[in-house]
Amino acid sequence: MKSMKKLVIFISIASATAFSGGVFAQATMDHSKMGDVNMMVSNDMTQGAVRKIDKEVKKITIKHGEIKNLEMPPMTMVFQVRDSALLEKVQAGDKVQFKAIKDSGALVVTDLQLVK
Ligand SMILES: [Cu+2]
Repeated sequence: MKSMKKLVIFISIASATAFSGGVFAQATMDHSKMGDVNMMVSNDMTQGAVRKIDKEVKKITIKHGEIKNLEMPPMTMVFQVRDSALLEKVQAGDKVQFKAIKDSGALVVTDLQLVK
């Protein structure tokens, strides 16, 4: 009887440990999953206006509206551009819509379209 009680205590400690470990793993997984969902599901483009283009360093300055997938309020800022070919389609002053993601700390434009 005595050892049975000990066993029960042992099991509840073990499962509590496993549970908190599980929660931690889940939280970590959800975080990375969230990034994927943002990249794949959010098809809505952000509105903006091109302020400056720097093809040599693949950078573009955009005055942008709210970027929902990045939870960013409207502002003017510099983005990196994944593919420099995107910069061939637009000029400073153009109205654009674009998609930006966070890629290892940098904000990168992955899609850019001229708005007529
Ligand atoms: Cu911004």
